[in-house]
Order: sequence, then C-alpha cells, then structure tokens
Amino acid sequence: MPARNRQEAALALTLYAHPFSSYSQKVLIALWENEIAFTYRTVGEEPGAAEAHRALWPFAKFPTLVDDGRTVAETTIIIEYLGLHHPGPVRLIPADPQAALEIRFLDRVFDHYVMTPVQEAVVAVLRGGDRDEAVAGAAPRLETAYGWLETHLAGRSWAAGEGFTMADCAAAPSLFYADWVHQIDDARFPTLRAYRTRLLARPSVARAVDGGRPYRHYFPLGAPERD
Ligand SMILES: N[C@@H](CCC(=O)N[C@@H](CS)C(=O)NCC(=O)O)C(=O)O
Repeated sequence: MPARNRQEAALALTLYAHPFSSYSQKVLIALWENEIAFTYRTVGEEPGAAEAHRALWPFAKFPTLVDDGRTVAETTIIIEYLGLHHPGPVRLIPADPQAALEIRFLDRVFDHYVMTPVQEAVVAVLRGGDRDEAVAGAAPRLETAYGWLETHLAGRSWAAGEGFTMADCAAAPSLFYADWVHQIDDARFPTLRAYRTRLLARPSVARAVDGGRPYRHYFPLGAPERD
C-alpha cells in the first residue's frame, strides 16, 4: 500500500494500552516497526480510558486495538491482524507457512514461559505477597526458559533467524522484565544476554522502553538501575 494510503487507513486505529505494560509494548513495537499511525488511549492514566476499554473488552486485558469500530484483542492476534490489514515494509509474519509456524511457536514460548512467570511474580507482590517468595517461584521456570533459549538462539540474530519478526516483538518486553525478576546470568546464558542487548538497541524497542521509563516506580519488585 502506498505510504499516504497506509497513513489514511491507520488513522482509524486506536490502541488501548499502557506504556509500562509488557504486552502493550509487544504491540507498540509491531506498530512502530512499520510506522503505523494510531490514537493512543492510555488505560489507567487517561480519564475514561479504562472504562471505555472495559466496555470494548470485558476481560479488560490490554492492549486492545480498535480498527474502524472492530475490536481486536490478544497481542498475537493484534499483530497478525496488523499484518493482514495494515501491512508495512517489515513483515513480522512471513508468507511461508513453515517459517510462520516457527515464529508463532516462539511467540508462544515468550508469552507462556517467560512473560507468564514474570507476570505471576509481579501480580503476587501487587496483591501483598512476599517479594522473595514471588521471585523464588518464578526463578526455576525462568531458568528453564533461559536454558532452552540459550540453545535455540545460537547462531541467530533474531529469534527466528535473520529477520525481525513477531517473535522478537514478544521477546523484547518478556526478556526486558524477566531480567529484572531473575537476572539472565552472563556466564551461563551469553547468547540470550546478547540477544536481549540487541533487542534493546532496536529503535522500536528502545522507544517502548523509553515510554515506560516514567512509570518504573510501578514495578512492585523494585526496578533495577540498569537498562
Ligand atoms: N494474553 C494477553 C495478555 C494481556 C495482559 O495480561 N495484559 C496485562 C498488562 S501487561 C493486563 O491487562 N493486566 C491488567 C489485568 O490483568 O487486569 C495478550 O496477549 O494480550
């Protein structure tokens, strides 16, 4: 689609999200990779945004995209939807079905085996649980994920190979926050550590991290000084 038409089509897009939320960042990275314009409604910060969001999506999980009246929820589905309806130069899911399957698989790995233990630890502390107990609960699961990723990422620039894909959109916030909960050990996981560093240097990811910076005091386990 020519740039002007892409911008016009994108004007109908509204994203309900929060800059510090990992899943919001996953979709923001996808939007920014292809410079897709959208209206940003900040859930929990902007008056009325949380209520409007809940009316659209009763589970109230964010981010949620609205495209010309159509509600699209769940980050993976949102990114798939953007690829179908607002394609740009960076193809986050390749046309080849086998290559796409690997990306969808890795997207699941980051969401289920990295982000989920992180989120559970964060939620436990937000609900008044003990910080050390929450970290101790997440650590063995993250160790398993780090070990698997260390092997799987060997020889790759990005999660699925040489191209930046939806799997990297999922990986960036997952690994960003996972390292805060249970640090990725340099000596045992050098490939994973280097991948995280590469992700953070990517402009769309750096922009997402910067957007979340003013909200670091929300992190209930205590945000570290690094990053
Ligand atoms: N599976 C969902 C997860 C979304 C999610 O858990 N979002 C968090 C923010 S990072 C959220 O909405 N938390 C608020 C809540 O659970 O009420 C997706 O991929 O969109």
